[in-house]
Amino acid sequence: MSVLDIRVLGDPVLREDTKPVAAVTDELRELIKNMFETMDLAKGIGLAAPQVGRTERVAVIGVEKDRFAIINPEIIEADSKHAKAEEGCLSIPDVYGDVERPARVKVRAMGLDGQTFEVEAGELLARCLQHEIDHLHGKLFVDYLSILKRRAAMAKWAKEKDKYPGFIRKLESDPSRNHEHPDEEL
Ligand code: K1U
Ligand code: ZN
Repeated sequence: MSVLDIRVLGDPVLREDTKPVAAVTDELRELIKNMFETMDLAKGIGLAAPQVGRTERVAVIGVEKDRFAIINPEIIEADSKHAKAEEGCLSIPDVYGDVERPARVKVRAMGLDGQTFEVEAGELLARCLQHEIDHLHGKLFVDYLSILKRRAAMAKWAKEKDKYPGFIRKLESDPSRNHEHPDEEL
């Protein structure tokens, strides 16, 4: 398994639409495994393929006990009732904003076994599913902010972005999991 670099705001891949996946291949399974590892290391609750520079329509979710991949996901029902809560994004580190979204959604997707499944969600899982599906269509949470709040978020990002040359966020690997050079651990 490998930890992947995360692309940050400014990388054009975050604004592209993704391509539907035709079949679950070994290569896609490997990408998904690596995305889970990257999400966990970054302490995220979700991660979408464009965030690791890929254009497949796939994301991973890790909200409490709910941990699954969504391939070609679609929102098939959205509650007319909306809820507002703060969001962050692994591709816009240290920038946060309140986003209003449907409180509950039903999502249809393909799973790792190639079978179609549906998930009905509220609260954080519903928010996370919507945030990740947005990523798969080039949309970011800052796009929902009012002009003033978006301006403030962009001003904060202007101060942060130089930490990520080439729009790449490198995560620190957990050294206790590096067995390539065991002598260096002595
Ligand atoms: O896609 C991403 O950038 C991951 C992002 C997803 C997300 C955050 C907040 C609301 C909805 C979806 C994150 O995981 S950022 C980390 C984070 O904000 C968070 C972590 C643990 C619990 C709650 C939020
Ligand atoms: Zn995000």
